[in-house]
Amino acid sequence: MAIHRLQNYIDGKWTADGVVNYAAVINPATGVNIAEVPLSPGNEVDKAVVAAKQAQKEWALVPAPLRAEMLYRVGYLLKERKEKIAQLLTQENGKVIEEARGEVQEGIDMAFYMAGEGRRLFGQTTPSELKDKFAMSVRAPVGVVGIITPWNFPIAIATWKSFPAIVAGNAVVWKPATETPLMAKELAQIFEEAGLPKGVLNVVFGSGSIVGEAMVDHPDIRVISFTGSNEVGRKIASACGQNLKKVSLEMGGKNAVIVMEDADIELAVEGILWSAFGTSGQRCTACSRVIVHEKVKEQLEARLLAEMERLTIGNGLDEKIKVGPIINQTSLQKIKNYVDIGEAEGAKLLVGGKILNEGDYAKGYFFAPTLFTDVKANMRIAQEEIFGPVVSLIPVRSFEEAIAVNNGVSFGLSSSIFTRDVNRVFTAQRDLDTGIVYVNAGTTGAEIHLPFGGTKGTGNGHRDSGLAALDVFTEWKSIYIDYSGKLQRAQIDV
Ligand code: UN1
Repeated sequence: MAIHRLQNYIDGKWTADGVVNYAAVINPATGVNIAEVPLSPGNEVDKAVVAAKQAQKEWALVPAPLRAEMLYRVGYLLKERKEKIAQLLTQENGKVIEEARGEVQEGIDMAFYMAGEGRRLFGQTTPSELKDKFAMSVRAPVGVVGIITPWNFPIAIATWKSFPAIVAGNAVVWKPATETPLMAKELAQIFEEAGLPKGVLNVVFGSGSIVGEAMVDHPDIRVISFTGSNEVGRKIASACGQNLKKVSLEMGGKNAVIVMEDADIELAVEGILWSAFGTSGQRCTACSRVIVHEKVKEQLEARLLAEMERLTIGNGLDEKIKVGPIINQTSLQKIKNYVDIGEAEGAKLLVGGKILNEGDYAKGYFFAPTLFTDVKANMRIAQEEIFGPVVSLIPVRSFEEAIAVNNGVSFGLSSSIFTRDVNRVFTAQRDLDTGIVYVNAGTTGAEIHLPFGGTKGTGNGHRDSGLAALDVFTEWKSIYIDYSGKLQRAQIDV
């Protein structure tokens, strides 16, 4: 069977122009090559920007409620195709089908939420200090925006970025991750069917070092919104700094669940399992540290071990499977290296710690859910993002120490605390230095109508999702209308 070759989507046309090289798209559960993705040269970005620039002028003139109507249609199409898209998502990304459905649902939610904003897009009126003068500020589109999205949430994160950008009147040039191009194809097709004018959304497949860099350096792309690794994010930030380009970065976490001595232990175990091993730990929000009060440490360890043994690992298309594969060989090896580092640092490996390569596992990239205990807060496995199913249990003696350990990492995306003490609940929500805090729930499961992002090394102060997303994709414009009939000088004629 011929392998399906994907094409770029530029100015409303699917095109292979200019593309010489392709990369294989591999189903990480089976090792089967399911498609080929273009590795475009940088000048395809230029073509996309020319189309986007032209289209944006017209698109910005369409009243926002009508732009939103198109987005409602996108939402309904996503809803109609939810199952088909989820099946494809599991095949290219590996996440289990239940989670794939959940991810498509995030996109549907985002469509309806942002479409609603098309009838708001509130500005502000503000009294002028002068008589007979009207002052207001409105959100104006920025122009052409560049979005760079990762493989771990290939459809949800694309919707978090493209929907607010488009409803606000921008045009988009999008570089999806090369591991997960099928989601980009599905979404672009849906936009097309929903009636988005040509050129408003353009997809250029390719590598970060060529397509990504061309976007970051392009003078007509005014905003870059990126989700991905810390290393790449920092490079983008410095290039954007040089080019005085607005940039929004979301670069992961080292998220912890705190379990206090008064916690509902069974609930905490469920929360940890879901957040640590869902998506095989390949979420920015994944729980990779458990900070546990020493009084309940043994109890928690025993319960976690018992439940981890019951986790089914395999091809996520099978509804019974709870933990799917790792995205590729490089990630698999990186996770294994961290396990070796943990052991060398003196952490105690309780279970897992190995690549699974027997029988059917050998065809894909599988890693056994892993639990370390007696981990010290400053060990590398407790400080660095592993992006895999590896959890470090760190014992502490008090609530204050738990908060300090949670905050003692360079990331600040998500955190969670299990406790029944109401005073600790309120103190924790204030003192946990992360952009997202959960009480009596794991570290994952953010909802799209709240801001998503974090403090410190997680980002640069911007947020995806929620109303905050509009701040990334709009400029505030302040407008003064003088109806006094004379020249009034602010600060002087008052
Ligand atoms: C990510 O891993 O980058 O909160 C996104 C969650 C999901 C999104 C994760 N709603 O875990």
